[in-house]
Amino acid sequence: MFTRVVIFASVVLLCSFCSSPQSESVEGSPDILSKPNIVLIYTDDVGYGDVSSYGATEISTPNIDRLAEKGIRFTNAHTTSATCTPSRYGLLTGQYPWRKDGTGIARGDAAMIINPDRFTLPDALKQAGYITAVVGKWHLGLGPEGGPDWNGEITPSPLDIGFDESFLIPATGDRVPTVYVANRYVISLDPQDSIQVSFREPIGDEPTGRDNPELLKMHPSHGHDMTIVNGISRIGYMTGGKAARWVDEDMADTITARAVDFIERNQDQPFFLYFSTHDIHVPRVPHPRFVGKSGMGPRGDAMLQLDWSVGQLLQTLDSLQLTENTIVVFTSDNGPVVDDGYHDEAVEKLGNHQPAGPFRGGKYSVFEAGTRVPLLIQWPEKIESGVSDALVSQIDFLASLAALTEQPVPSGAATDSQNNLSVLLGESQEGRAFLVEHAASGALSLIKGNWKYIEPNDRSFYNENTDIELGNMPEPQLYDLSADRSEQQNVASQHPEVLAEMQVLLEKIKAGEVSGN
Ligand code: NG6
Ligand code: CA
Repeated sequence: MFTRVVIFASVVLLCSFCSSPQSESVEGSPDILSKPNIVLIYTDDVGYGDVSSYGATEISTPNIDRLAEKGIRFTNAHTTSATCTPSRYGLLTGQYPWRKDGTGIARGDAAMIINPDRFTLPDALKQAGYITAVVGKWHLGLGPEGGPDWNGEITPSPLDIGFDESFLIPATGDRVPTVYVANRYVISLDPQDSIQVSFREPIGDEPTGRDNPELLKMHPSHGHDMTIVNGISRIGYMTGGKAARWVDEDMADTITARAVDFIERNQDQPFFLYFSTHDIHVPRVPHPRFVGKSGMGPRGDAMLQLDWSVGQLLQTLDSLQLTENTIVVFTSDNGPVVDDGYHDEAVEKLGNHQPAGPFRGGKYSVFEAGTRVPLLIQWPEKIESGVSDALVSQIDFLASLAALTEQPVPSGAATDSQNNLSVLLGESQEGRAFLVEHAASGALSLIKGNWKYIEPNDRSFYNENTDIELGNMPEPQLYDLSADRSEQQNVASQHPEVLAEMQVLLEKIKAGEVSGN
């Protein structure tokens, strides 16, 4: 047993750690050895219909499906938001992202969005004695106001919000800088070749997709026409850091190897791994061994690569005999998109595949496909396999995992997060009474029972670049998801009393008068 003082920016919190696996259990808390490891696989832009255990017939994801066979397959699970940054903010803080300014899709040089004095999911688990790591896509900003110093120490970083280790794609695969950050530094950086990044005007003299399309191996369909790295033009301008630049084809191998290494190094103590894949976000540039294997072009091939990554993690747990007492969660940050800015044959080769399954819309959308995602939870020691139709949200992971590990959530923290552990473990089918969904337009919707209410707003209904129905409408929308899960019939005028009730409830949640529960 030891005590360590953790300094979070201006606030000093005294946390008592009982983290050594050899330590005695403290009175009233379970022995640390009985605490399950937690591997949270957070995928990017994987839709409800992209996984074969969720009904995909044109693609096979056998490793992901193993989780469905052994664990619980949730059919009514949600991210908070229909894009990445806000979903991740909600996941890690237990606070709805729309309550905080600056949680929209983050630029590649955005400052750290989660304030280090905010209580987070990794804080809870670290406090419980877990060793914690994030490996993969971050997209929650890094560094102080004004953005990070890519050539020096990067602070604040995930290490300041509860992670012991990090290995990051700082933003997205399609945004500069195209380098990895390990803990507080860009890796493999030649100090003679410093990195500069700009999202406003061109910087340096490197070719761009706009001016030098002849240099591209993958062409943009919309946006993505700035600095070319590895034959792919990105969002944003970058110069320098040549030796540090990633090779997209190797990205899944690189981050999977880091994740496996973390598990191996920490096999003797409880660990929390937040494995945040780049797959299947754009640019979809899988390793050559997956190219052509799905018959669906790079989007399908990236899905096979993702399935391989999941398989590597599961195999590592098996070989270390950790599977029984490890919770593995598989889910996605938002719904699917086919053309997200590159001509990568995703549209042409989609065939009969339905990335959104039976739901309407997609990534960015206020319709169900925006936030209804696959969620699989496996814990062989405790969980019986099955299917759960309970209404669940990733916003509840914080309070639920804090409860599992018997950690108090400080008052005022994670106010939207509800302890739904019994539902997530399949012991109860009584999910959330209601939850709020958040679209890229900022529009909110509310699900309560079978009803879904979408706030009126004047943003576009349809986006032609992505070919996605965003679902924004100037009039209120009300759907009965039990009869009409693909949101075809707006029944607002037939059920004015339900509509009014939903509107009042959403306003109360927004005002914080009713907790997110
Ligand atoms: C959009 C990008 C899209 C993707 C998205 C973020 C354009 C035209 N589109 O602005 O390609 O990067 O941001 O995706 O630039 S997310 O999954 O990280 O939220
Ligand atoms: Ca995403």
